[in-house]
Amino acid sequence: MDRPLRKRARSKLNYVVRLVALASTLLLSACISADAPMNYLYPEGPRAIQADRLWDVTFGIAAFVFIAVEGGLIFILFKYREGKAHGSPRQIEGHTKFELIWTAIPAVILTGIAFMTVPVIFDQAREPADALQVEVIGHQWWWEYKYDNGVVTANELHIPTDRPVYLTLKSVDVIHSYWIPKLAGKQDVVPGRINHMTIEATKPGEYLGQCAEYCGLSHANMRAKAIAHEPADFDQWVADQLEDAASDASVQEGEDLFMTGVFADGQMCVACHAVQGSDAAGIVGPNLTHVGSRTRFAGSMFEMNEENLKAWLNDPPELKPGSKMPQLNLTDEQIDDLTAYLLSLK
Ligand code: HEC
Ligand SMILES: [Cu+2]
Repeated sequence: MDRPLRKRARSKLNYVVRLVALASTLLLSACISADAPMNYLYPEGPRAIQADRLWDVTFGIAAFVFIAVEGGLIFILFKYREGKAHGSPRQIEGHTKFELIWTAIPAVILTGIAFMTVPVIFDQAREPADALQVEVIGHQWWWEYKYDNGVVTANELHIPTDRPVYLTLKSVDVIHSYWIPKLAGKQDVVPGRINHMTIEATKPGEYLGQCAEYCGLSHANMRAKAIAHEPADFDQWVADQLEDAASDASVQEGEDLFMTGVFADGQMCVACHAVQGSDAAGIVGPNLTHVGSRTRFAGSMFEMNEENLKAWLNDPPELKPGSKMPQLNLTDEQIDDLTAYLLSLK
């Protein structure tokens, strides 16, 4: 290579190195931030912490192996590169001692990792004795929750702190995956199959999650939120949820529309939605008995407020691509009345 050519090659290499450095800084900074709400590297529930400990050790070993192997490779590439005086190195194919060494070392490492990992897998798969039981049902594209105490809700999983919550996972349509990164690992939710997982939080607060198995058009909008309460607050939440829907005379128009209104293509709200304490018993969409008490709606995609609800009722598939709630050609007045009724369902 003559000089200018080599110079050009070097500046090209420089450019690539800088580009990779910049890209990884941008990419990795998102992962490292401790207050990113779905950062599983900063777990907050005992099960997520247990898994994270395993990950720390495995990652440490993997990083060591990576550096040793790649370092050796790069060292040998440079030492024996063409053009130096020493010719071909000695050929050692079939060297029994080396073969034994590089078979034994990985075997020992993997056995060690297996000894640490397998008991944790069994431990996490076991149903804890005093667990709260919740059925989690995946729908395109929202989560439904049915508690053993009778509560049925959607989008937000309320749990007590310091008590394991044993989830029974089912799907009504395609494969989803339930994942609240700070509380536990992920578990597939498969139609025709029943899977389980346990989650647990020690601190009250909100823990965000996301469907983690591509499930169609609005997969990215199939979010989840777990809300952990002190046990007494949780009991209060359960008691409130078990109450029938309470609406007052000021939202009567909305209630009538909801219960008896027939909209585009003969569609009725009650064909798809249930409201406990009324005749509405649809099961296609989220149970709306206490919809006004939720912080978000439509797979936790939107904040629960008047403006967003109105926009939703106006055209669900416009707001959430593919939404199984159809556009119902509601008038502005109907939307206002329905929104007032829905928000009253605390
Ligand atoms: C054909 C079935 C169907 C009909 C009819 C229907 N919905 Fe829905 N609705 C759904 C589905 C499915 C969802 C969940 C959409 C999602 O999150 O992707 C939903 C979501 C909602 C939500 C958000 C609830 C939450 O917690 O996420 C509200 C509020 C709602 N519908 C109100 C209504 C009202 C009011 C009517 C009547 C004017 C109505 N729906 C008619 C199927 C229906
Ligand atoms: Cu999904």
